Amino acid sequence: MRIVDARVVVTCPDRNFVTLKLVTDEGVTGVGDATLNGRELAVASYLTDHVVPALIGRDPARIEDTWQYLYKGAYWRRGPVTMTAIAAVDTALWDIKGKVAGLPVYQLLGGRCRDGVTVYGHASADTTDEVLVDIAGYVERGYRAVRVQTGIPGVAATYGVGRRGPHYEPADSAIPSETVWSTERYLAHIPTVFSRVRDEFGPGLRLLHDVHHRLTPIEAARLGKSLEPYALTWLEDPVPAELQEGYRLIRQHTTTPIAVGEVFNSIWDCQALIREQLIDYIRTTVVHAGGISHLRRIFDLAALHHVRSGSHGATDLSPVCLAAALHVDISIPNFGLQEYMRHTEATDEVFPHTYRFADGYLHPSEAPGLGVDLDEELAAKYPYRPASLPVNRLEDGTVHSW
Ligand code: CS2
Ligand code: MG
Repeated sequence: MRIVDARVVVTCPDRNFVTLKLVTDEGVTGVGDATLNGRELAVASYLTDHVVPALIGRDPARIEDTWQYLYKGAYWRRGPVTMTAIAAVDTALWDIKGKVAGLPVYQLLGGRCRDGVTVYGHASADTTDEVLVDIAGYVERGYRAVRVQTGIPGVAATYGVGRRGPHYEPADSAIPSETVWSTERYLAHIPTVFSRVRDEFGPGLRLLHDVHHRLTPIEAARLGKSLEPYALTWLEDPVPAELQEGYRLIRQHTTTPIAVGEVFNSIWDCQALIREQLIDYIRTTVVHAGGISHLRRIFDLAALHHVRSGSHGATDLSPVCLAAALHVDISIPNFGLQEYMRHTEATDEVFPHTYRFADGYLHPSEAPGLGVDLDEELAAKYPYRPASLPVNRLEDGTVHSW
């Protein structure tokens, strides 16, 4: 079997997505997500200009060899654009292999390790009173884990707090919008939110919180400590992780579990964090960490060091990524949680899929391959719209992490 066509499709059904579709001489197709929020066209060009010409004529069965060819062969290793492009190829090849074998991809990865994939939803609101209502809605719909974000009194807009109903979208304008941040107000307010949430919902509901890289290690240590009474499942991205050693300091001070990794793109970004057991959950995902093949490598390393998976799953990761993530989640021994933000109806129509949500779990597709496709005709009706993530500043105007 040979690859005879490779199409890079950019579409915007409520938000931008980049998808790679591979076609073989026997008519089998495979899809891979290549979406990098706010930098979509960079990946599309990397694929179209540099990867696609080298794929034509290759044997689609050689997944690992193709991965090594694209990673080592490029000379320029790692980086979000490169690794997202490699991920798309890898994911599409797993899709083809599953279809050829007549098996869902999770069977090729070793079969089920559990009955369903536990997901967490996103509750967010300006005030604590409102967020309690939002959380109750998730509990009613069967969710067993909820991430909680609120506005901060005295801070005009907080990244991570949705303002457009159930379909949160942080990439809001072509040129980045700007928000203002106060660490002091944030650190004082968030423990009061979780105190009320825990009182209201009791010990059974798993609670999570995302800091979006906005603290220093000692500030994060203080936050972790002040949240200990409310028994969070994880505190996410407390500090930026370019300096992996920063996490040692947090670890010395708090038993609040730590999750990090949605911006990581290779095992090299997290190997020290994992080996030294400085984190509890690794949030790398299929689309930004080199595809199913490389993600498995990261999760295998994590399994040796008591670290569980907690893959990123915001709506800027397409249904193709989510479908692939579920095959990984169901088949690894050290699964922790899967993030799940529902896509909009328009997105779901462009990417028909057969994974399903029931009772707090997502269930991967039983169809051969990934169980997701791209409707190219419909996709063509939604042209690309430039959209960027916001820039965050401190009150004095200094550019800060989100
Ligand atoms: C967030 C995302 O889902 C998360 O945990 O951090 O909103 C993230 O900021 C976006 O996916 C960025 O594209
Ligand atoms: Mg996050």
